[in-house]
Amino acid sequence: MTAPLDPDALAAAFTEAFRHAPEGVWHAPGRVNLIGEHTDYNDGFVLPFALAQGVSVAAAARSDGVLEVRSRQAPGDAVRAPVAGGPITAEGWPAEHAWAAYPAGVARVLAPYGTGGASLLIDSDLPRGAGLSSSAALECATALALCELSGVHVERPELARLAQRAEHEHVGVPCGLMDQAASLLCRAGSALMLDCRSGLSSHVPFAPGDAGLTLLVVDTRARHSLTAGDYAGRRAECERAAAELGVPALRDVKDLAGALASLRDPVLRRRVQHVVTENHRVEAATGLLRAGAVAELGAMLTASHLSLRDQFEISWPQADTAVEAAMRAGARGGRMVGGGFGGSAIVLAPADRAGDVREAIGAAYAKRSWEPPAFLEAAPSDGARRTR
Ligand code: GAF
Repeated sequence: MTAPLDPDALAAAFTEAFRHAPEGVWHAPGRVNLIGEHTDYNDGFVLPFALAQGVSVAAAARSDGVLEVRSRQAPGDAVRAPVAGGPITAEGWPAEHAWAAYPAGVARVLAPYGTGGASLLIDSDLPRGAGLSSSAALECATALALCELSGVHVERPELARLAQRAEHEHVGVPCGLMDQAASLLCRAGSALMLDCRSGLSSHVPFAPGDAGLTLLVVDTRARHSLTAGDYAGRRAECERAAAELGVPALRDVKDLAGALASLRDPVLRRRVQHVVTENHRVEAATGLLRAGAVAELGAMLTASHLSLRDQFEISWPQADTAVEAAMRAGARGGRMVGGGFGGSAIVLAPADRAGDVREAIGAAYAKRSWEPPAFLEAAPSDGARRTR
């Protein structure tokens, strides 16, 4: 069987679907966030790395100002949308075309920069709703393809902001910058320390294998959707807390005890507690990685998980169970990743305990009659690029 994202196979499928060859194939990865959850839209810090898995787009320019998208994961009719136009969210797209709002939104945001219409065939080996950022991968692969087809050059940090804007304006999700930045800026063997206020980033070496460790991604099988409302709700609470505290964003809270004492709403106190401490954990984790103390990262991961569970209140039973079972089986640490309410968890374990950890998580799931989890050994990989 051909690998799902073999660029030659995707180009051949494009030729069959559109009756002419594509001009190229572009790939953008999904991401795992090592640490720094729900800090990005609070102007804080994040530390993601890119996965080997992602979204590929075979593409050719069109002269009629239309974006025509087909997906190997959504066989059926092509979705067509003019690249010029207002917010897609206001256009009453049929629900079965929801996935196509991501590439169409990117085309609309980039059109003023000089990109035009295109035919796209999309393929993905990222599970959707698994919290591994398949949406941003789709946006970023599309953005690179459209820019290159039209000879438009946008620096990658700016392109990440534009892809984020497409998601805000055309999909209706008020996401932060992390996922798009990770997909476009990450490098193999490193995590990306990103300051989401300045947009400045640096590559921090992260090679768990060299330290005798495995970073396991656990697809908990509980699905999530950022459009479901809870994500936007958490963001709104953080903004309300910042306004009550009189700071531009929660990143600016320097005196946590003072801030907690001045907030009357216990829910806002919990949200602030998470965001402020999570920013410190990102900085500490970055320091540990730079010092080569990879195993020590485990305690940070678990502290992050407990904060997301108890203060930010976005973890879910399968993630809690996976982390607890992994720790009992000898993992160094673990936590839920992504927006929350479903998706994936990560576990950092000594390589020689990884089998025990998988077994322990599987057994804990079986005891509760949950659909078995899926595992992926994550290798920090390169960001978006042309593959053909
Ligand atoms: C989702 C969002 F898209 C990100 O911007 C980020 O807020 C994350 O949830 C939580 O850290 O992936």
